[in-house]
Amino acid sequence: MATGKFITFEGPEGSGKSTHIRMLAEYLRGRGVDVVLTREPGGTPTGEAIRGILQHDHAGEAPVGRAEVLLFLASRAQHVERLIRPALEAGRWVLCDRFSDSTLAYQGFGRGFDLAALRDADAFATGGLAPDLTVLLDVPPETSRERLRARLSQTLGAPDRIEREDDAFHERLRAGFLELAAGEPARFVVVDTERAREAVARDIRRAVAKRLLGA
Ligand code: Z5A
Repeated sequence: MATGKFITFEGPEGSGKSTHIRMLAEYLRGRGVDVVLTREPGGTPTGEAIRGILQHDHAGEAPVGRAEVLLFLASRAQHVERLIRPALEAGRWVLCDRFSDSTLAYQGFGRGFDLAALRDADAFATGGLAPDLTVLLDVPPETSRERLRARLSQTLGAPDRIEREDDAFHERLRAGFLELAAGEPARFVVVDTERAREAVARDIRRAVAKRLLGA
């Protein structure tokens, strides 16, 4: 049986990953593709529990940097084995909000952990599974901040630990994502998101159609 396709969405906070995953899923379903939407950290009950640990301090104690890396990878290992591989083997397409590139961008370029060590640890967590296509939604930190501020004012929410990082962290993060994309042009498509949602969605549909649907 044909295996499904694995598409990941990456980018800074507020770049529109959730929005565009939903829009792409609708397009693919319209073409008869069986689609699964999922996210990291999370995607399984264990992964969602880890997400809770990662997002907030517990009794005033945040996970230290190395613990943070291992928690993201623990969520990923569970996710790959319990949800992503079985879905792909059943011929379904998996659209995932963040995956390995987020670890390299946030914990590597952002927090300064060694990229080669992170790649090795990530390969252990994924068992070598890599996306067929990664959509990098590029957004400057100022725009990302504005979108998050607007969302928080609507939801009365509070920024999480990573959202509270300083401007230099967010600049390194964006540059890191772009460097990862430049290193693997066959896997990545980079989309400028400082445009109307529909223009962004059209570029994503075109890339998917050309690279994965042979259209
Ligand atoms: N993390 C990590 O450090 N290491 C790892 O290995 C992994 C993750 C896997 C997960 O956060 C956090 O974990 C994340 C990285 C870290 N850090 N933080 N903070 P999350 O899953 O809670 O959130 P997120 O991934 O950062 O996504 P988000 O904030 O929910 O944003 P988004 O999904 O990219 O965007 P959105 O919700 O679709 O859009 C944001 C707003 O902008 C919304 O109001 C939209 O209507 C609006 N929007 C979207 N597109 C447009 C355009 N084109 N124009 C105008 N407005 C727009």
